[in-house]
Amino acid sequence: MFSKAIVRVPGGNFASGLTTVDLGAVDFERALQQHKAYCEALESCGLDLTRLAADERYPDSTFVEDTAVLTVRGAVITRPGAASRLGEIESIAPVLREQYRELHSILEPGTVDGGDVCEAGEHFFIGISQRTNEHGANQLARLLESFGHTSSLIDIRGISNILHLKSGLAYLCGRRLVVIEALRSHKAFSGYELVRLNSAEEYAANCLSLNGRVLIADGFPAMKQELDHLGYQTLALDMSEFQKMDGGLSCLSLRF
Ligand code: CIR
Repeated sequence: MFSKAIVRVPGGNFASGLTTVDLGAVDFERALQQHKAYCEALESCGLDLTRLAADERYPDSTFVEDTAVLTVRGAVITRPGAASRLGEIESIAPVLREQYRELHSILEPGTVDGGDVCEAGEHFFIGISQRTNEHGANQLARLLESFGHTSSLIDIRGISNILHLKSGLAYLCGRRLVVIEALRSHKAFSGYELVRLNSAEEYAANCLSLNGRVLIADGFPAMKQELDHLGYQTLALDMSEFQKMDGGLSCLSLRF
């Protein structure tokens, strides 16, 4: 169960953040509305929100997920892999210090983006990507082990259409995962039930299972139908403006 989340409203320069996709210009007013609807959805799942003020020094800072890895037993402040995002951790650390007695950090030369870390109950999948390097992934694995968690490393550097591991992977509950085609045969997922994902709907892999409900991106009917069929109560949210900046549902919050 999750009881809290940290979010940060997008700043006016949100559109100058990093992106690898070409989906058109960001409509900032629409991004603000979508962020508001996202926050309301988290609250409707029972989460108490800490809302951080916009930070225009870092246009990508609304994607708070990348700055930390939170577990029931401890927290790790990451070291984001993009130079323009490294400073984002400075303002997250004091917020987490109020919530966690055990607070650790990824150290140089390690880099980790929280978007590469997928919690699946007691186990964690850690992606090695353009943002998370092997040093960082190994440091994180050791810290998680010290909290009593297990982990497996998944190298996604050869997969071209995802920025982070969680761009193509989500944990639902029990032994059930949503996984994009390019990751399905990875040995780390043997023993898991993999939910089918339509190849035209891979963006929808980044869904968010929260206290019995699943937030999904709007506009992906096959995914919605599959989750409805599996008995989940889904809540579809328009994510168009965040998708333009390579972001998804999980990126916009730190949940614990
Ligand atoms: C970036 O490139 O860092 C941002 N524009 C998007 C970050 C998305 N974060 C996530 O998937 N956890």
